[in-house]
Amino acid sequence: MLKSWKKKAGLITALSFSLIAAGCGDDGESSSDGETSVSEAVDHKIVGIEPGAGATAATDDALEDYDSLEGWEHETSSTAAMLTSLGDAYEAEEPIIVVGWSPHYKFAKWDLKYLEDPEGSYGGSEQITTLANTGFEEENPGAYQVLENIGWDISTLEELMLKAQDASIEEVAQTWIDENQGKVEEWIADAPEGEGASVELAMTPWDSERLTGNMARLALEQHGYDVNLTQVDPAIMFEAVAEGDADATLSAWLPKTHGSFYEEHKDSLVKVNEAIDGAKIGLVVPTYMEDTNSIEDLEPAE
Ligand code: PBE
Repeated sequence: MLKSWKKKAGLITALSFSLIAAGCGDDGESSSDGETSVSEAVDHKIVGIEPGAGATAATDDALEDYDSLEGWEHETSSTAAMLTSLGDAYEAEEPIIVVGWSPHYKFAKWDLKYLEDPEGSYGGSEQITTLANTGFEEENPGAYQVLENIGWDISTLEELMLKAQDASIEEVAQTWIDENQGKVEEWIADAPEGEGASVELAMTPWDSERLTGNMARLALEQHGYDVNLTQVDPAIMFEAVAEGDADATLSAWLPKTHGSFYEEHKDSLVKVNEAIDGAKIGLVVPTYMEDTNSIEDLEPAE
C-alpha cells in the first residue's frame, strides 16, 4: 500500500520536470502606436511552476477570471526553471510575470511585488496547516500532541530558506533543532515518549515544506518516535493522508492553494494546527515594472 503511493508520486514529479521553460522573447513586437506594452513584451505568457502545484491551478483560474488575461499562455515547468527565467530577466531588467509565493527566498534576493488580484483568484493570506488522518489521534496520541504544538513564525522560516541556499535542507533543519532546544522541549515535553512508535509523514517538494517536514521529523525522533518522511505532489499527499497511507502532513496551504484537495478529502482529515500563518500565492513581477501593479493592468492577446 505504502509503496504504491510513493511510486505514483515519483512518476508525477518526474513528469513535472519534463517541461522546461522556453527562453523569454526579446523586446517583443511593437504595437500599432509604436510602443511595446508589457503584455506584448512578455509574449502574453506567465512563467509557471510544477503542473501539480496549487498555485498552478489558481493561475488557470486567473486566466478564466480576468478579461485582461484573455488569450494568455500559462507555461508550467518547474520551480527551478521559473527561478532561472526570473533571475535572467531580472539581470537584463526585462519584464517577466511569474507564479510566485511567500515564504520564499526570491523576495529577499530580488525586488519583487505581487500583482493586485481584485478578483481573488489567488485567495488572501494562507495558513500552512498540519493535517492528520482522522484515525491518527487515537492511534498515536503522543505524536498527535507533538504535531499540535509545532509551529514557526513566517520570518523564521524565511531565514531558514535563505540558509538552505548554501546548505542542504536536512542540515539547515538539524542546525535549527540543535540551536532551538528550548522550543523543541516546549513542543515535546508534555507528550508521552514515542518508544519506537512509527509516524508516517508526507510533504510536498518545495523548500518551505521540506524544512518544516524535516524539523517536525527531528523533533518527533528526539522524543522516541520512528519517523518516515516522504516527498510527494499535493494531490498524492492529500490522498495518502486521507486514506491513512500517511498519518499526517505539515504541507497543506489553506484555505485557497490546496483548497480543492482539502474539500475532496476533508471527511477523512483533521486540522491539527496552523503551523505557519501569513503565507501567500500570486502573480509576481520585478518592482522595476513600475506601471504594472494589478492583473487588470495587463492586456489581452490579440
Ligand atoms: N507552493 C509552495 C505550493 C505549496 C508550497 C505555493 C508553490 C503549491 O502551490 O502547491
